Amino acid sequence: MLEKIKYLTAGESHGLGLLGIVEGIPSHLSLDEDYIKAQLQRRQKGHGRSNRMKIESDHAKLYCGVRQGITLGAPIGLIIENKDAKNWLKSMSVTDNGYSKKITLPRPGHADLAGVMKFGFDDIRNVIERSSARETAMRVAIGSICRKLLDELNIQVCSRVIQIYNIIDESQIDHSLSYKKINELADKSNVRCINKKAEKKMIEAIDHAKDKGDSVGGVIEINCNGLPYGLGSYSQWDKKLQGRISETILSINAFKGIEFGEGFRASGEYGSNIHDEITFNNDRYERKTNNAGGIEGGMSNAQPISIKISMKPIPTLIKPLDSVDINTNKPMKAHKERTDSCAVPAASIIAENLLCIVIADTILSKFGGDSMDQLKMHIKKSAKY
Ligand code: EPS
Repeated sequence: MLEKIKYLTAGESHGLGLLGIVEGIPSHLSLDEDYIKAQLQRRQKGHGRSNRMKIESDHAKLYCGVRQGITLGAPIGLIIENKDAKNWLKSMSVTDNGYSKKITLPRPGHADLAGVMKFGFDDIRNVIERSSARETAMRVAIGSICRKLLDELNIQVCSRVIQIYNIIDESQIDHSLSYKKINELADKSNVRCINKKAEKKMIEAIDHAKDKGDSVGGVIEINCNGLPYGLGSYSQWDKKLQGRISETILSINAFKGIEFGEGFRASGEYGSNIHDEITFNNDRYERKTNNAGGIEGGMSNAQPISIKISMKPIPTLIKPLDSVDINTNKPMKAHKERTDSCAVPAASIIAENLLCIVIADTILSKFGGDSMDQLKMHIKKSAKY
């Protein structure tokens, strides 16, 4: 649950476009379409993406809520047009034009079967369109507005891919590098993997899956630094920061698991080996390690927030799995259509920008302010970093 920021998206994958409204961004945040576009372009990249990404060049039009390059403290409206929509006018028409072709073969792993059962459809196209990860383009646009707010507070987010299929990059992130630099290094790689050896094997794994008509998933690491003490709270269950982050991150299509710091390794360790010992140097508390991933007791502890997220392989397969025709209940192979063989690199950009929404929300909850100046003043007065 978010407290200060509200947002909604609308739009189908092959409809005219995606709409977004975000409310709760303070006034006087400088914002332009190019800043948002940079994040949208990062989302479109990555080895293993489908030809759809060659059709689209996502651009979010700032429709309202911004004037002369600054936010007004009013709701911000955004529109991303789907360039592919022109190829789908007949099937996606809002008015009844007699189009009658239906998809009746649900893909295991996708929203198809549960979606038609839930909404009472006899055409899976009605489910595919809104459940598609296309919608994440708008969420990245909204997330990038929150990212801009965090930029101004020197809070940085970076991500990298650490696993695709069974290829694991075991190298640790170099904390002497700025997060901007880490993102630059990851962005240079087609799979957003910083380790060259692992990168090569990951690309081979994607190619191999694609050749077989298959798909692969992976694991992403995200880090966020520059945080104060006390985002989130221990005082009530729904205020705990790890819960708030998980809710948003696990809402990303195909994301199945999340780990904070060394959360899974910790379950097999003695407490004395895993908790981050406290020291006091240069007038501040420091930690010898960050196994907690920056969150203790449901609050940020001024260490970098560090999370790992697992993404399942995309369920649309060129070599489809067994399924059943929802018209006849006879066994058939699942529906197939254009698909990505791997979208893990793109998903890392989605996760980065969505994390920014949660962090911006908790910053606004803790410090408050209707304008950026007020927010900065409140942080300066009360934050003990
Ligand atoms: C996506 C657009 C979609 C898919 C992908 C994400 O394009 P299309 O359906 O036209 O090929 O490439 O969506 C899925 C992986 C999915 O399972 O729905 C995008 O813009 O990111």
